[in-house]
Amino acid sequence: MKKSMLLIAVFLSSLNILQAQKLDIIPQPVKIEQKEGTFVIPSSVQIFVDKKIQNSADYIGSDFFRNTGIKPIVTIGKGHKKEGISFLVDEKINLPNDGYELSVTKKGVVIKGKSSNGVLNGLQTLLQICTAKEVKKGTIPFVKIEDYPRFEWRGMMLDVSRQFFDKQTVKNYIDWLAAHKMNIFHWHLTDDNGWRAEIKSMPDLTLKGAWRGPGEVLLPSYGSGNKRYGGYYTQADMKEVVAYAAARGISIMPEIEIPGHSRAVTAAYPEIGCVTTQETKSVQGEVKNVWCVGREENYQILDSIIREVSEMFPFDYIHVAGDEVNRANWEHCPKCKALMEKEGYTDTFQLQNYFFKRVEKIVEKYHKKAAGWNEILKGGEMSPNTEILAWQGINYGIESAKKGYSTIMIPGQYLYFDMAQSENERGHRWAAITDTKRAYSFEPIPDNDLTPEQQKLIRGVQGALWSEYLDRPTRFVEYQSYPRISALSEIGWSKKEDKNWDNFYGRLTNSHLQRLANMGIAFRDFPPTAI
Ligand code: TNX
Repeated sequence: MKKSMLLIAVFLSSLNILQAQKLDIIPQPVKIEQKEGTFVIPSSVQIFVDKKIQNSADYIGSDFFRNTGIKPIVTIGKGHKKEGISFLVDEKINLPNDGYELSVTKKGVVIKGKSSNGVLNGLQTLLQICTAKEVKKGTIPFVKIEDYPRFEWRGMMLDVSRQFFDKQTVKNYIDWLAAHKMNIFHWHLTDDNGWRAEIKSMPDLTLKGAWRGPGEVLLPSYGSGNKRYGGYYTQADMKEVVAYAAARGISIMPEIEIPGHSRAVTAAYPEIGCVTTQETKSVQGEVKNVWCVGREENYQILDSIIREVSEMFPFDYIHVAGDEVNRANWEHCPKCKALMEKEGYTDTFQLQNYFFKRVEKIVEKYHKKAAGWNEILKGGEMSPNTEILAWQGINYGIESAKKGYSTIMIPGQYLYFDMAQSENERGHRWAAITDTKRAYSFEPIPDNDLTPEQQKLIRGVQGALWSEYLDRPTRFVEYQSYPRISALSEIGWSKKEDKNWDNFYGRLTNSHLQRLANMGIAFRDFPPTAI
């Protein structure tokens, strides 16, 4: 090639780079190839949704409209040979689960997902492209994207016990998770301060256990003042939320807190707790908040609760907690002591393990698997199917993987979004002050002596939002959640080598915060708007 031609070629390609609009996608996709040109979205654009994901067709159409302002005509069926935007499930594409291919050409957009969730992940990328700051409204730049998640479990937990959040708030929360390609919503439905899930065979769990304050058995707590405070979801509500989430590619893992954090249970049914010779307190200062492990009838009660929960939630797992159990309570309970003696146990962790072994059997009877907080590994082995959520720190997750359990990293020190984001802001402080940058820095598979097989057991990553301090207007939930969940989504999805704070921060501030605002999220800004 002549030198002058070479110069022209170099000049043209640099021009190309300059012309490539920033797409600012969060989480960062695996492979993006931008090309010259744009597809102009017609005012009555056709959207074709594969029959295999027809349950999501309404959602796809309305989310497209919300993001682009263009009302599409949605048809069920394959349309990839026609002009428009088509969403296809293609099990044969050579990508990991939940992966997708997206290509924009002059004919429009084709999104092919390995599964329905893959297609929905592609939808989110498309919507983010349409709402990138540098992309002209109503156009989609030519691009080819190949993308798939690093981890199969990308979750977020919301505590609806300490404060109650209504069905609509939960649906909004799920929408925002879907926008970040998260796939699991962990619904913390019960705790000391309120039982929020209707159980038909145990009606007082919600008639009494969902309310606190004057005239109620539960005392006021966590900012509910001297008013009667509470609420719960009916079974119809929960099924509705499950279907809503499913259409968005999100599975819901319900959590039923046992055997600790159960003050709401014993307020409704005192007989479930221990009859003790001495009152002891839980870490959070609660009394009478533990299920009696020595009371045989309790296992029948658990059977009916777990049966009803398993009927409402199709997800494989039921989370049965096991954190911060006030085991001292069992030491002062004659029935528990008798059980300990009978089984020949020397410490109360063994009693806790006895309890969970029985709970696991019940969970399995209803064709589910158990998930629990890392403390359930104390006192004995659990079934190899049990999923461990390591909250007390990364070492607990490493230990869990070393013992051979499938493990989710949810370290309080990085991914508890109830933690304050700076010295001057509201929130817990016990684990760390965690701003978005610190949250982003979390690496779920650290360099350590885990074997490749053990590393594979680290199945995913999760954040948690406990709600003790969320007693301000609901929007406080949003301030604590975003943009930290945006950071979490990238930890769960993007390749380790693509994680880069400066680059993430650029995409976030250039386009993504505006997207959050458009979704109506009252997120925490940079610098903080502080509360
Ligand atoms: C610990 S994390 C708890 C929760 C609290 C949270 C506050 C866990 C499994 N238990 O009950 O709400 O700290 O940060």
